[in-house]
Amino acid sequence: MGQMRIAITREVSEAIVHCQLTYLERAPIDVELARIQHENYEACLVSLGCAVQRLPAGPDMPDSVFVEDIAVVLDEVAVIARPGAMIRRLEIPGVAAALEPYRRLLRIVHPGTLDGGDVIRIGSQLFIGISERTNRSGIQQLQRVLKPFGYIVEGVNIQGCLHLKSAVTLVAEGTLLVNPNWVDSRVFGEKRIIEVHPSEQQAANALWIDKFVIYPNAYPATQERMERAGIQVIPLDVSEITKAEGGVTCCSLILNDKP
Ligand code: CIR
Repeated sequence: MGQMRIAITREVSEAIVHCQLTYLERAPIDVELARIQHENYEACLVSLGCAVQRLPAGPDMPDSVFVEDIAVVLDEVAVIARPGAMIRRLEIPGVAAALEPYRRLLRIVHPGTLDGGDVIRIGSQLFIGISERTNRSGIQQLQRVLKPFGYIVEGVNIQGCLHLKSAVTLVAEGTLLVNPNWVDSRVFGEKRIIEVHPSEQQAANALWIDKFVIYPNAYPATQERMERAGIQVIPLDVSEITKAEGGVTCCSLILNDKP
């Protein structure tokens, strides 16, 4: 059998209305609509060749849908994170069990905290947002456990947003979608930069898979900038997920079953 691409996702908890919020005001979330939008997101992953593995969630996990924060999955190994928001640590066992068949697991431990949403890999470089959720010890631990695999781990300052991936994501080989108010993209070296449209501050979180970018339909001006740069965007309505301060990268962990 050939290689298969797995997307681990997790059910929208009925408790999502009580999700963690840091920079956003609470707005009413329609749970049914959130679930429909999440199913559409999963269908989109399937259309791009992923086998979706959806984990169940309980009422004790308001932020369950944001699986990305719970692990950093690399070809060689998966590092189980230790979310900065204590309530989110309840999400760890389910995600770790789902990853176990595919990767050797390493872990971030006390006093380190790390959210997967703060981690961007560019080749063998890992950039980690120094954020509300990720501390120096978390970054140092990641550095230490990944050194044997040849990864270079570097902290990046961010301001005004929850995670590094709220401020910047990769949208094509060597191309970054950036909100310049939240991160200084020079730290990533020589890259092609697409800036979010100034009227769309939340617009830097995009999910790049092969030749496509899954992207919220709420940011048409930034979408146009990407399209002008030759990027094929698949717009999705993720309004309810956005109210929970999550983006499109947050809702999946994507990995090859046989790296
Ligand atoms: C939280 O505050 O933890 C969730 N409400 C949102 C997490 C979004 N995750 C991400 O950007 N990777």
